Amino acid sequence: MKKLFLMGRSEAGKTTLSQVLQGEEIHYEKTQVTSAGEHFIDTPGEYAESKQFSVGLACFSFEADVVAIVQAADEPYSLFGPSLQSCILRPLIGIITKTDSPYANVPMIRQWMINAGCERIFEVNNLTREGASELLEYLKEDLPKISMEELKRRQRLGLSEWNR
Ligand SMILES: Nc1nc2c(ncn2[C@@H]2O[C@H](COP(=O)(O)OP(=O)(O)O)[C@@H](O)[C@H]2O)c(=O)[nH]1
Ligand SMILES: [Mg+2]
Repeated sequence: MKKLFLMGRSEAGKTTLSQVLQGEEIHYEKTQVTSAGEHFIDTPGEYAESKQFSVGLACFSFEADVVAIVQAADEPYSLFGPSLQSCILRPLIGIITKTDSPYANVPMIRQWMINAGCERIFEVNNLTREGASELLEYLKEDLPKISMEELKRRQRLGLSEWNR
């Protein structure tokens, strides 16, 4: 199973999503520090919201197999700029939460995620758990293992390590 790194603003639904993906009951818990479990790394929203703390995101992302931007469907602006993927050495995916919000604008969030370079985008309603199974299906597959020689060959060609 791929280890998932969750980053996004406070209240985006990261902690609830990690509870949903682990089959737990949903309970509110303020994320005070980065919490690294076996399959998930949950981060405080403040890390994504501040230039100083965002360094913490960069450090912890190296512990994961895949990095996810988590954005609620009703967020008014994006914290993540275009081409974000180019400075992350992991596959980047987007997860849109709160698709049930009356203010949801899923196409706009999708466009931000495409601009950031997300290779996959998932939509999840944490309250009904709708969409969680597609994400779990994606996470179930391990990333392909490659040799050091293959890694160097890909780096010379400017290819990513994980794409076949
Ligand atoms: N309506 C709705 N509320 C959600 C959803 N996901 C999370 N929430 C609520 O949003 C609030 C913040 O969620 P939380 O997971 O703590 O956000 P975090 O700061 O990103 O970890 C909580 O009150 C959750 O119950 C969702 O998909 N739909
Ligand atoms: Mg949290």
